[in-house]
Amino acid sequence: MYSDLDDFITDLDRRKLLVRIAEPVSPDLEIAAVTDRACKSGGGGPALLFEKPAGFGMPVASNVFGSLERMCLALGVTTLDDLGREIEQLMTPPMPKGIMDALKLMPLVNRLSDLMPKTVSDAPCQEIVQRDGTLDDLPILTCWPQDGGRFITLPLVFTKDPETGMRNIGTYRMQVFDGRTTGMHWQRHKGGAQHHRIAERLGKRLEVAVALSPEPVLTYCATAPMPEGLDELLLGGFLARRRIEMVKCVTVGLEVPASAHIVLEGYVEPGERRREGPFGDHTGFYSQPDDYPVFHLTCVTRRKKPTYLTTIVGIPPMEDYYLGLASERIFLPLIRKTVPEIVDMHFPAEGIFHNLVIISIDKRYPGHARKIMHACWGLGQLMFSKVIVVVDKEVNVHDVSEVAWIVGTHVDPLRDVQMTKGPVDDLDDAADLPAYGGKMGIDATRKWASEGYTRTWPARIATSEAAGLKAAEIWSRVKGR
Ligand SMILES: Cc1cc2nc3c(=O)[nH]c(=O)nc-3n(C[C@H](O)[C@H](O)[C@H](O)COP(=O)(O)O)c2cc1C
Ligand SMILES: [Mn+2]
Repeated sequence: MYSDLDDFITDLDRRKLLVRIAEPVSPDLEIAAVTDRACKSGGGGPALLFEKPAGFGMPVASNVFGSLERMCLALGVTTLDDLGREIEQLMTPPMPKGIMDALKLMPLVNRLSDLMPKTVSDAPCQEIVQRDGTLDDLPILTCWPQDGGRFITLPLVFTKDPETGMRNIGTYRMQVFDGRTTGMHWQRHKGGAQHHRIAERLGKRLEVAVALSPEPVLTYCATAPMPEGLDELLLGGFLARRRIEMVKCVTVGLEVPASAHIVLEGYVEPGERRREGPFGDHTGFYSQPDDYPVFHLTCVTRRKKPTYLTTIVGIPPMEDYYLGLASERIFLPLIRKTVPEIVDMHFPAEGIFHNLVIISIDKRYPGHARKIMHACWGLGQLMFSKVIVVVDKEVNVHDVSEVAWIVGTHVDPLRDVQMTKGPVDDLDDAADLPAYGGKMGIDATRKWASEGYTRTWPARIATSEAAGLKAAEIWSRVKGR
């Protein structure tokens, strides 16, 4: 497992999964444009290291998680499904039948007991401490022409619940207003916003620490839809297979990952808001300007030779698709603990996570598909799901073309569509009101007599086993010629 970003970049380089760009490229639109080209070059494209961002001495890395292979490397697995299976096992350990069986469980138990982060006193992220530090020293990008300014796009935002002290980490973009202040774009449904809500109720300043370019596992963890109140660092420890090393901040009462390259310490005042945006977002459109809390910088700490890690969001597919894919695989076994009838689930890149969710189920009773829709609308960030398509378990949810075929053939729109209303993603611009709008569930399962379907459901076409074997044999010969 990579101990820090440098380690990851070196390994990607060795595996020829990274392209170094030695000529000067401007952080103003150009780095984003090159990254966009890379993301659209098939399979996610290579990771990029801009060695000389024009006007800055600090290299910029982008798209480092932007392929299935690099996402797996970052999480230390061969396939994301391996990870899913591991978590499944963890959630359902076999009942030991004797002492030998119990011993076999020990590695699992060890892995769980070692999750807690640990505090260190000497950290690379504090090699240099700049109490008068400024954001102007960092190669923060302007991504798209109509953006309201420069945005930090891949920050790990650390806060603590002012009442309970529980930690949260989330990736929330930060628009640079000037060298010492930024916007803090935590949306109302997110962990950071909840801590801020409590701080405002108490009339207190909320301390915030922002880690940039940390060890790769943590960049993923900050984007993961962890249930509220569960520390993202536990997931980090599990994925890293070791305890995450944290260090106390210099000017605020928070800890940050020792491995980070750059840390921004500061606070958000109660009641303060400032216009943020527009921003070319992962919807593929510019999100509208809106009022958000303001982050005030109190101190910059950093390594002597930092790299600025960033990501570009825009018209899909982009790097965030692969971060989301990791969550899809990691959280499926956890979701199945509550909704075990779910067989598989997929968020196609075009659906930007919440716009289109495809779920296959082991259908057991009438109305089952609708139960699944409602469960999702009530479950964590799945509440944002705008269109949920439910199919029977033999349909491959990862094959969007198969799903489209099944929806077309299995659905009677008057009968099978479930409309409802509820909270929607802050980035949904189709809804009449911000964060509140419509949702649609499509029941594309085979309908049963007990659901009122009394005709005969047609059988899916497939040849006989014998003819199939013969065909395979003939085809392999024909193809071999
Ligand atoms: C590149 C990227 C940028 C993101 N930007 C934001 C953002 O600006 N605001 C936000 O609320 N969520 C943003 N997210 C999504 C959150 O990181 C995600 O919902 C996460 O689970 C939130 O964690 P939390 O539940 O601890 O708040 C972004 C995700 C990615 C991958
Ligand atoms: Mn959280």
